Amino acid sequence: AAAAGIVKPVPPELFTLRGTNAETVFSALRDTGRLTPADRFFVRNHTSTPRLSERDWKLTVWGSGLTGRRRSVEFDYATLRSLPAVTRTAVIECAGNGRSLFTTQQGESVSGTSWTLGAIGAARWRGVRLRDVLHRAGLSSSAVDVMPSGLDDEFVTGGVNLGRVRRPLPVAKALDDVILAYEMNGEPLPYDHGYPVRVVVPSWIGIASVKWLGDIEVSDTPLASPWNTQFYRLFGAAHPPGGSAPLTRQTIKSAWELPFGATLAAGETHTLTGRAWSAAAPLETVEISTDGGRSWRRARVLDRPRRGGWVRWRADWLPDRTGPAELLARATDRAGNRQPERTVHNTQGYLFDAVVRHPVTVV
Ligand code: MTE
Ligand code: MO
Repeated sequence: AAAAGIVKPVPPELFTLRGTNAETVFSALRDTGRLTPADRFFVRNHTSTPRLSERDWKLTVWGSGLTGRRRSVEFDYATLRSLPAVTRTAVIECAGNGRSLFTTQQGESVSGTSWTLGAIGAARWRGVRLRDVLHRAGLSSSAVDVMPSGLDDEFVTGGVNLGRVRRPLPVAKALDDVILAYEMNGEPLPYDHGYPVRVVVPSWIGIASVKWLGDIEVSDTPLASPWNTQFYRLFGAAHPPGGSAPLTRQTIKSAWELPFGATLAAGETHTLTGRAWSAAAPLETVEISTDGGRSWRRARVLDRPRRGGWVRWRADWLPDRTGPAELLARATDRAGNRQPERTVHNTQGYLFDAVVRHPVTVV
C-alpha cells in the first residue's frame, strides 16, 4: 500500500494509516524481538518524508550560545561520520501514543492524531553524541537552549505556517545522552526515519527526536517554538492556565500483542504476550487481570529491564465463560511509578498512561 508522504510500504497487516502518519499494528510486534524492525516502525510526519542525499547534506550549528566571532559552524556528512561513534538502544514514542483511549475508555474528547498504542518503537541507534558536535562548534558556557530543526517542509495548520519542525532542548539534556543518529538497527536511517541524520533524545517524547536534521540553534537566551508553546504542554481544567511546562519525559505503559476485539476460544489455555515500558526507570513488574481489575497476578517478564527500553511479557489465560471480556495489564517501574486507573484529562490527549481495558470476545 502507498501512503501520502511515506516512502516505505505500509501494508494493512503492519500499519494503520492516520493522516500523514502510520501506526504500527501492535499485535504485529508479537513475532519481533526487543528491537522494532524499520519496516514495522511507526511513522509520524507533520508533512511528508523528504528524500535527501548524504552528498548534499550539511548541518549548520549557529547562534548566540557559541563562542567567538564564528557563531556558525558547518559539518558535512563525512565530517560527522569521522567523529567518535556511539550506539544506543532507545524507544521513540509519540507524546500522543494512546490518545484515542481518552475517548474510548474515559469518554473524554481530545484533539490530535487518534493513535491507539502503536506510536512507539525501539531501535538501536548509531551516531555521534550531540555533546561532541556542540563542543566542536564552540559551545559557550552561557548557552541555555539548543534547538534542532528538520529539513522537511514547513508545517501549515489552520492556515498558519508554523515553520520547520523544531523544538528546544535545555543544554543539560543536550549534553547528556542525546545522539545525532545516522544508523537504525545497523542500517543507514531509512528515509522515513530521518535519513541522513536525525536526533534521538532517549526517554523524551517523540517530538524531541527531530528527523532530517538540518540545523541546530544554540542560544544564550531561552528558545521557543510552537512545539513547546501551543503543543506538547498539558492544557485543560486540571492544568495551570496557559498550560503546564513543556512536556519532556514520556510516561509508563503496557500493551497486549493482541488486536482489540480479538476472538479467543473458551476452555483452552491461551499464552498471551505483551510489552511494557517506562521512561523513568527500568520496569519492575507487570500484573494482569482478567476479571475487570478485581484480582491481579503477575505476568512473566521475559527480558532484563533497562531504563528507556521495553520488556516483553507473557501470561496464560484459560477463559471459562463465553462472551465479551476485558484484559487488563498494569506496569510498575523501579522508581515506583505504576499505571493509574485513569489519566487526568488534557485537551490535546498527551501522555495517556492508564491501565488499558483491552476488549476481547470469548467464543
Ligand atoms: N522531525 C521532523 N523533522 N518532522 C516531523 O514531522 N515528527 C516528530 C519527530 N520528529 C517529526 C520529527 C514526532 S511528533 C515523532 S513522534 C517522531 O519524530 C516520530 O519518529 P518516527 O517517524 O521515526 O517514528
Ligand atoms: Mo509525536
